[in-house]
Amino acid sequence: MNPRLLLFVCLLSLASVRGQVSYSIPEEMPKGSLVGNIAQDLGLEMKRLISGKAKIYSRSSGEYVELNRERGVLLVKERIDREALCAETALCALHFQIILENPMEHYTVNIQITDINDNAPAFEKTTVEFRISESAVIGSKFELAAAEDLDVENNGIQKYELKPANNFVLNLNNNPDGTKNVEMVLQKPLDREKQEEISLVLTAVDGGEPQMSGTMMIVVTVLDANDNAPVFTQQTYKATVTENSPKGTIVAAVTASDADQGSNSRITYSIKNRGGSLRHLFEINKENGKIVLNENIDYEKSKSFQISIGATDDGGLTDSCKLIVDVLDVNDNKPEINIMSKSNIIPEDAKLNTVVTMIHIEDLDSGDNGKVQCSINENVPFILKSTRNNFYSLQTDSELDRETASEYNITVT
Ligand SMILES: [Ca+2]
Ligand SMILES: [Ca+2]
Ligand SMILES: [Ca+2]
Ligand SMILES: [Ca+2]
Repeated sequence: MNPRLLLFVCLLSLASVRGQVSYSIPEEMPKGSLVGNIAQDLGLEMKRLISGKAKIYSRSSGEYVELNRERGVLLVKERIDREALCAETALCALHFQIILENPMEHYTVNIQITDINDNAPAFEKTTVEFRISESAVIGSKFELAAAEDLDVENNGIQKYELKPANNFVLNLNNNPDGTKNVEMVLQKPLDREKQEEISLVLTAVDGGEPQMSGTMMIVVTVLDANDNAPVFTQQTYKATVTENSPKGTIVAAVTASDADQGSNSRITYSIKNRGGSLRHLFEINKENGKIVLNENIDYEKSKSFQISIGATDDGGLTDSCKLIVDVLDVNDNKPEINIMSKSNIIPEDAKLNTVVTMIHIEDLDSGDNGKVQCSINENVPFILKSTRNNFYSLQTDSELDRETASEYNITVT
């Protein structure tokens, strides 16, 4: 210890302690503000203050307050910031002595500095971001940074609010050191397909007068989960294709949509019919759902096809639909003449309407394309008679005379 200081302390302890006085003032009073009428409160006359060269002695906190001997008062000398002086200690005070000489006297002065609400609660960051899957379970917790308020007691933070409170609620836990753990808890499932980004505001409020608050933005980006299956725009599609259409002809296109994002909505199309000729006849573009002909279609073999088509997303969710393809006929078959029975030789005295040949005509096409007309060359003593279902009979139409004509060549058209 400094020898001079040691001497002074010894002198102080020898001097008579005449009394003490306490004041209480709020922090942040303007310079020159009155702290207290020290002369009156200590019962000292003004001239004694002057003759005794009254002064403040403080080992630490003397600079904040000054003694005005002429007026006998203590005045604020320097700005008193309670937060700088005492930080978190609720009880904050300045202690010093008033010393007089001839004879030596000293008085103890305590000035309690009360807190004013001059600090708003503040968050370290103005915005925090979370990336949370829409599949997060109810009750999932997300820690938020607490705010800080430099003031004490009522002027400190009293409560937190989180808005809006649709998906998340606030949960506060007291730590042993008096601080709070602030977290938001998922209370309603997230749905990226409804809301991809959620903005919330966390507000910390103190209990001062006037009340002050601080806010922090919370931005939640909802990450996609594969919670939607593909859906075809129609359950049944219809298409027509004319037979003999060239290979590669687009027959139809099916479309499915998926409400998810990225690969969770990437759709692959496929034909699901198992085995059979259908798998060879049609091919589907797995990316765009276009169905093309892979081989020639013959109406005479199949008039309609029912194709079962599936859509699958990358996550394995599926939907299916039907495509009915009707085949349109084209006139691609010639009538075919079949001779059922024939007599190459007939007697010249054969009766009228004697059947010489039975024929059946077949056309594989349908409708008008399959209708047949049948005729024979003229100037022969024969007639073609229609019976039913494309059956015809060639019969004699007039008397025959071998001596005039022994042979006839008949063309059926
Ligand atoms: Ca304060
Ligand atoms: Ca405050
Ligand atoms: Ca999906
Ligand atoms: Ca989704």
